[in-house]
Amino acid sequence: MRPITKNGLKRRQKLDHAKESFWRRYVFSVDHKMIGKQYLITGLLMTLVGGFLAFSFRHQLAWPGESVPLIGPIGPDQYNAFVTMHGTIMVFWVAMPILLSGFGNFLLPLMVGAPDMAFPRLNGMSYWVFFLSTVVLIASFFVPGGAASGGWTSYPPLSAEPGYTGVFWGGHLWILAVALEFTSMLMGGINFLTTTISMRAKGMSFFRLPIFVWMINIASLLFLFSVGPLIAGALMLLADRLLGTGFYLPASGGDPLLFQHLFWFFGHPEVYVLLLPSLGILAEIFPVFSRKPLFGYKAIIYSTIVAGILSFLVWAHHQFISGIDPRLAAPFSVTTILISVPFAIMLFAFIATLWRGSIQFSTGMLFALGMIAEFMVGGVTGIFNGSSAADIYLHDTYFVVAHFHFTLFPVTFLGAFAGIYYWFPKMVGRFLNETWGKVHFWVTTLSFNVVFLPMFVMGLAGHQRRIFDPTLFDYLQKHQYLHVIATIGMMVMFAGQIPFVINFVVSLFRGRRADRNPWSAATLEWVAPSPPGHGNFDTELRVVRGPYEYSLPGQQKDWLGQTE
Ligand code: HEM
Ligand SMILES: [Cu+2]
Repeated sequence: MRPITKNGLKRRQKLDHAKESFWRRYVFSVDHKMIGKQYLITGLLMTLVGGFLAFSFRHQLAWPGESVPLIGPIGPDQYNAFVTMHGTIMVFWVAMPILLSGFGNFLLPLMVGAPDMAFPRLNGMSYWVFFLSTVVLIASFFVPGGAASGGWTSYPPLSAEPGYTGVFWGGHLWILAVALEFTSMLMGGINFLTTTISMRAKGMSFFRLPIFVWMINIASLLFLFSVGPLIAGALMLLADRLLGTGFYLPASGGDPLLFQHLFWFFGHPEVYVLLLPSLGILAEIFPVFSRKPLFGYKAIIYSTIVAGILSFLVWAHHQFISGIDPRLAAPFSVTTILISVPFAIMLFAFIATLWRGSIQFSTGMLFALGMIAEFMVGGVTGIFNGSSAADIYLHDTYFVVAHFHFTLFPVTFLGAFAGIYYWFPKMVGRFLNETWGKVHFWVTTLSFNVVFLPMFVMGLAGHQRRIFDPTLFDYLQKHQYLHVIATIGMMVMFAGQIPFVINFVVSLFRGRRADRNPWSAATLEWVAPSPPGHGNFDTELRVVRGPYEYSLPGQQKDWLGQTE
């Protein structure tokens, strides 16, 4: 397959235009913008599933044994399955498709000044393979034995021996679904990289690319480099389950630790695959709403590359008490704590961008600010987990659950909402309502803290995670009220999404109309019409400057677009 040329694309567009049916346009589309939207919508719909699972098991934690609305009381096996599927869905079917594939697909060609992705058909196939993976995953709830319940990390021997959990088909389907999802993401990654390398507009040198584009590419590379070992690991797991091999089963001479290494060699880079696109979204929003150039453009790029490399050297911080050689704990603690340095540099760069800017608190900006504020709590508590001495106590407690939700929730939802409020005018040519957007922001962010701050306290008090009924343990009784607070916080947070859903649907059809560049932003996507048509740009592009030229001295307006 060769990357498509400009002429080739024009020819294809003519053909497409002539006979473009409903199916071609909205369903089996090869247009990166439609594919981006498909990913975005699918990810948002999967949030309902992942969120409902969280609702069910949090209900159980606060009021054990009581009937959960819509599904009735849940039992211990179901609890395990729900926690497992919640984690799996939120990481692979919500965060990845929304942040990497959704925003990446919609924005990357526009930002580099390309008419489409390098491989549009591969791109369409990537979405439909993803869709298939979603169907397989959802189906796994309905097979005999129910869905996978060995945790989102799927550690053997629990996951390798179906007899231990009673989950037979659910486990196989889990592996199949994840494999399909990875295939889809790999196709997407190849497209991102090729498009960035070979389809940039005239004058768009690498150091004129918006940070978001850098982030999508680095994230794609991390995914490409890390996923191989896990695929090997998953195949061996499937063989243990189906063929009676014993890669992970001590009784047959295998070793369960092998899977942990393979999983986390992938797993830690994977969390950066989620984080980087979200940071990329912030890097686009901060300069626009503080009317200042992004501080430390190159420092951010180099820090990200350093963090990306380091992310391959930290994996065993998940295994401090798994029985690894104790001499390995110190080096992995060091690399883990070291990795906070590049992220601190990025954070300082963002704060320096805001410093003395003329800040406009649009909804997108509020979500972006909320994202770094909350993420900082997640990052700082990660240093506790990263120190092996502290982690021996903290491991597998609610402290860890609180820590990673303080990273992943802001990354996934606050970052995505920031991007949605900011780029919605480009995607559909209409604004989301800002007043309701602000209600959405405040309810979501404040209640998020009510859900997860109590978990730090519970964790420090020794409350383990993946506990079906905390009231069965005497030493946990005095913390039960914290479970109740967290669950009520979650209900408020979910209710807070109703204004968003209504706003989203109503604005699609009735929102205030947006012109090409409603926020006076400098990057290329704002040169295209809102929404962009076939081939994206209706003007010839010649990029002459970097992406963040705001408030330059001696200029009449306070910004210069990349082509001006
Ligand atoms: C919508 C709000 C959310 C709520 C109320 C929530 C709640 C929880 C709770 C209470 C647990 C621990 C359950 C236990 O150990 O028994 C958990 C586990 C987990 N959550 Fe969330 N969560 C939310 C969003 C997210 C997001 C956005 C992500 C990732 C992008 C995520 C990823 C995970 C993972 C990976 C686990 C671990 C699953 C396992 O132990 O196998 N969650 N969640
Ligand atoms: Cu890690």
